[in-house]
Amino acid sequence: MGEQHKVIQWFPGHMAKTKRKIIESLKLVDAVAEIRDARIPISSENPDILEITANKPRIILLNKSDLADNAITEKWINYYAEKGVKAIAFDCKGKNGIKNFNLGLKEVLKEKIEKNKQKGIKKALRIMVVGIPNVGKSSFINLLADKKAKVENRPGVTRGNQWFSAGNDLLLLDTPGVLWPKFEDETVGMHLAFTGAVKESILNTEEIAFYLIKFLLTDNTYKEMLEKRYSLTFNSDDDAYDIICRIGAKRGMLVKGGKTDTERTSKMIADEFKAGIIGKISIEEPKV
Ligand SMILES: Nc1nc2c(ncn2[C@@H]2O[C@H](COP(=O)(O)OP(=O)(O)OP(=O)(O)O)[C@@H](O)[C@H]2O)c(=O)[nH]1
Ligand SMILES: [Mg+2]
Repeated sequence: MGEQHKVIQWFPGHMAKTKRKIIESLKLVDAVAEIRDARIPISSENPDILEITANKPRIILLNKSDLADNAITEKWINYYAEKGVKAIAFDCKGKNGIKNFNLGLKEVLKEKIEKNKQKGIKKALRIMVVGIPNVGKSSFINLLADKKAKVENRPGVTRGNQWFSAGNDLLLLDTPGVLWPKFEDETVGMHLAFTGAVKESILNTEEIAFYLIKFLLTDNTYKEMLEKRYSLTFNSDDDAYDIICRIGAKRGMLVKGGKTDTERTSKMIADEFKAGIIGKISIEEPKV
């Protein structure tokens, strides 16, 4: 992906403010629930968040696991476990994750819970929910909370910190997404675009679809998913742009003169990937 050497910068002013607010609120919470996208656990980890929340007990939720390759999500959980980090698979569409989350939280807050018990303190545990934009922080809160947070499929929906109670035992703090200030590594930027963590207007849609297809061709199973979705056959060394043209032609997405409307086709491919329509696909795997 190193053809162009641009450093992608997208650090809107409100993100600096968000960071400050997170730091201010940290003293109020017992633990941090960090939401990541199960398809891209590396690129959806914000080193800034990690640094400012480093002293708090932490549980990582690999969210949107319904869109990821289950076997790879499992690998990630083991990878983190080996590092002594508690991570669980989660998805806000099913309800199965909640039990795991509660168990995981008890594990990371064992000392605190013990202490409270000894002192006879019956206080709700306070959890700050953090993560990059659009990973499902508010959706996660909505699964547990008594009142609902605003959720939309675009980055930047939550604007300020807001508390939500979840029964008597839990208080959850919703926070706006914080993105890395810049990416030296273009791959990170591209992976964030594949999954919808960055606004589409920031990157060129055709470029996103091009690299997405290039990635899918590197794995035979993913290549087959692409073939099945668009009823075409591809070779792993086919040109990705060519594939976009063929998919568009197949779907009748044409412009005057009979050429493929590559812009529209690219958007369709990117949208279908994001929605999991092409298949359960993980973009990042742990390096062992
Ligand atoms: N398939 C799937 N979609 C999810 C899941 N969790 C959240 N979403 C969708 O992802 C989109 C973003 O969800 P939000 O909860 O608004 O994300 P957020 O992290 O609060 O986003 P910001 O407030 O913009 O930072 C919405 O369209 C959700 O429906 C999940 O586990 N699986
Ligand atoms: Mg939100």
